[in-house]
Amino acid sequence: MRTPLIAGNWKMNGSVERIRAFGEAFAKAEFAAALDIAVIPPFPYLEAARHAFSGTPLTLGAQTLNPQPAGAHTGEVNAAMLAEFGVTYVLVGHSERRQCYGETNEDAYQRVRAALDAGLVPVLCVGETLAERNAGATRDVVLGQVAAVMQRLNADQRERLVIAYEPVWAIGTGLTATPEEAQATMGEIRAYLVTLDNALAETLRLLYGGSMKASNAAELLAQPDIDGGLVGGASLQIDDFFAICQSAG
Ligand code: G2H
Repeated sequence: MRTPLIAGNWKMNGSVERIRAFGEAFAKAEFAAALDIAVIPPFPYLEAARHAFSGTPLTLGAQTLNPQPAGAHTGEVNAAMLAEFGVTYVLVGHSERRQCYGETNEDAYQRVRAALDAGLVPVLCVGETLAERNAGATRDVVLGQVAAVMQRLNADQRERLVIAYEPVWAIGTGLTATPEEAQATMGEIRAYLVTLDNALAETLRLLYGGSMKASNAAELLAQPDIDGGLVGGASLQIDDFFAICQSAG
């Protein structure tokens, strides 16, 4: 059985006050079943979050990393720094990074390697644009993004990944893939993993992302190949995020 993971990607939102409020709200949280929860705030809030989330079920994630070990990279943060701040998960290849900052599949691979080498869990984000979906290219695009990283990892490295399927047309738009649409593509990802290794396909967690909210989380999470959610907008409100976590746990 795969333990569900609900990860809240705050993007460029949040405050120290919101971090504290989440820590207090989740301090006594109990869920019916095993559940992993991560909050992924902007870098400056990691230290406050580490303290505020201590003793709660909340773990920490980061939104990106620079794959270089150190040096003259003004404005960048490396994997070792994230590990030092108690980060467990790090997003790699989010569509906003691919679209706004030109990150490629090669960049995603380099970031995944750096994250793994530092003991972090990379959450590799993949997904097709609306034009790609309309052109019937969803499977090729998504499996291409997955394979570009997975093919270059060894068995030990592969099993430490999480993959998030986020159809780009559903991100922050209020449009959600139907549970059937999400399952169709995520089933293709699972089938690709089977071609690499049966045990890997059984254990690797696949998250759905793209306008997941309290009202649609349960039916998405009920799909056989959806093992959790990467939640953006709805992860900023305690009640909404808590309700999504309850849907998973
Ligand atoms: C997709 C998601 C979180 P939202 O980017 O990564 O955001 O839930 O706002 O669509």
